[in-house]
Amino acid sequence: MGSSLAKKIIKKHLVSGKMSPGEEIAIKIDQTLTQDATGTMAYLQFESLGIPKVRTKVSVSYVDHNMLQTGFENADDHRYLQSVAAKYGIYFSRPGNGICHQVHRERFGEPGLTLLGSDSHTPTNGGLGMLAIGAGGLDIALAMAGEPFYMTMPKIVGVHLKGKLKNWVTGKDVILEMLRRLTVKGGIGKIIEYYGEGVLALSIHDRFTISNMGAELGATTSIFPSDELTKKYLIAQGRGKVWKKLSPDPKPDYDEHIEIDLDKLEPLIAQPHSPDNVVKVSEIEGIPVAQVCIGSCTNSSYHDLAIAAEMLKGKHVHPNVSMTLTPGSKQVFEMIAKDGILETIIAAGARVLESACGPCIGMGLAPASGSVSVRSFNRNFEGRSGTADAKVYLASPEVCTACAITGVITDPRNLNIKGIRIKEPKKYIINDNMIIPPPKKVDNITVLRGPNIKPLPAFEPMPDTIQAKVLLKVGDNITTDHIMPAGAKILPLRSNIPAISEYVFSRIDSEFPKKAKEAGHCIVVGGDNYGQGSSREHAALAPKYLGLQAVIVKSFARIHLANLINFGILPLTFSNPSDYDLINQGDELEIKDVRKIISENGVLKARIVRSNSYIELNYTLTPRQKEIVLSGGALNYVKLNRK
Ligand code: MIC
Ligand code: SF4
Repeated sequence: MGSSLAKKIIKKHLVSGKMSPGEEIAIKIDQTLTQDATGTMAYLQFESLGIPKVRTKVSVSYVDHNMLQTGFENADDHRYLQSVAAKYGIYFSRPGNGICHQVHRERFGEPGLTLLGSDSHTPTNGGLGMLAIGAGGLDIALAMAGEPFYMTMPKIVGVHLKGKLKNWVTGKDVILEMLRRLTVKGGIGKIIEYYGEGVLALSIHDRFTISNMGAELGATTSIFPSDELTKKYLIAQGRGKVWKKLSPDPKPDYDEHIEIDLDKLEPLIAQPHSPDNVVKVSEIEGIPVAQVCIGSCTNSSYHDLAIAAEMLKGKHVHPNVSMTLTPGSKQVFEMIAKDGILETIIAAGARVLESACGPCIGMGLAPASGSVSVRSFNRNFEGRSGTADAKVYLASPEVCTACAITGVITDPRNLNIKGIRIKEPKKYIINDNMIIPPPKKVDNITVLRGPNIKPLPAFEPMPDTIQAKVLLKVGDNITTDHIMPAGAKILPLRSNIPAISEYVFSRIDSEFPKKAKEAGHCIVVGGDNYGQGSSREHAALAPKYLGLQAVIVKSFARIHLANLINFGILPLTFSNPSDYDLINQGDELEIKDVRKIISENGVLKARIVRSNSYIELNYTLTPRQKEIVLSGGALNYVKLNRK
């Protein structure tokens, strides 16, 4: 049997471990990316490691999330990031240059390399045949310091794409179909590898959209072969030299198989409040729409905006709809300005936003109360848009534009517009004047810190006994947006842990921070897929700061689990999932001899003080992870082991 493409790349980068699913492996990281909302913390952590220069081939610091400068905080962060980048040998992509994943694929991504990014949508570059993985900021800091990246060897799922997409059906519908079939936890512990004749029929942008939104499946990453289409794209980006052909061997040894017949797909849409709540657009046509947003790292390419413009030609946005369009990068912006697309969009009455995450992360454009917003984005978790009772739907730019024209949810096939084909530009405008390369001489560079940039809190090692209250008990699929919300008010506090910790779990229980501080220590109990969504390590770091010692759940999402370990919070699962029902919110739990039992691989038991009964708990920690948790987090561990 031949090898999958993912395994070939892993093999080339393998530092330690065996490539069988479930084993811990370590891989060498060639490139890193950070964005500002996770980047400030990642660089504070990197600085604390005391290394003079990054040890990767390429590291890039993007500014794209915290762009609403409603106070000094965001601008201070930008200045800090720029000065840190210059000092440590990192490329700096200035605010306005675009969304990290869009710019990275345009200017830096390379087939066959590894990329680790402090953002869950880093897998976007899997569309180029990269092994691109999202992780917490601390893992990026360690990768920049030359440490390998540790992960559990995933299963490789081969997705055979057959046939060809019909008019008005896009890459977005392929990934929505995957979400419909597998759900938001279907990709956990898996790499999704697309192959087959259908891959050739997709545009490069479809591939990026699909690998981007593989994050919503909970997958470690998604990957496409690097073929003639990839080559064309890289040549159009003036980077033909980095292209190489990459494909799986014939008859690859996939652990699981999926088949999608592209001919059979129809326009799909994810309903509130989860990306896997997918139905055919035709099933819900007619629901009134108040807002339409095209943008985000999933669908803001030149191709996406060109489609919207073609559909809007000679028409206007419905009077009840507010429509926004975001070019994903400055390159896209310059392209649409040059060839008239921008003019069409403006003439049709759409609102054009700067190249950034914007409404996707609740940085402005919150929808009206209780209203429907249809977006080309990747997440529609409750409240993420900034309006608690808004109903956010996710669909392709084609469906979004159809809704903007009619004012109701609309299948674009019913619009009486002929199928539109956008020709891929032979050459993109290449103007890297918003990317600052690291200078040769760094002696006189001072790192600039504003008053909102607070030092990293220090943490104690794990105690012998955990005795604490269950301050919160939650259900399944809790997102990191629930644990540590973002949005215009909270996001600017990402460099200030004491301040941001005041918002931990605020969407579920606004008293949580107060209660946690009063209690000193606490435990949280949850259901399946706890911590899905964003890679933000603040969802571990800020609760840790408030005294969270252990999280007991039915199962974890990958990145959040790694972040809990990185910050010395004990991640536990019920040996018997029905024990979840035995614990009440407010119960006091006692877990004795934690250090000894974990070191000796023994069985951990929690005593529920109220009923004086015991439940058994699992921890699947590798020897290295055990040491990290027991030493109070990865920074403590790395520092101890460096001496
Ligand atoms: C998101 O889409 O939720 C974010 C904001 O890009 C996050 C990162 C963050 O919280 O800073 C992500 O996806 O990792
Ligand atoms: Fe930005 Fe949204 Fe993409 Fe996250 S998902 S990186 S907030 S555009």
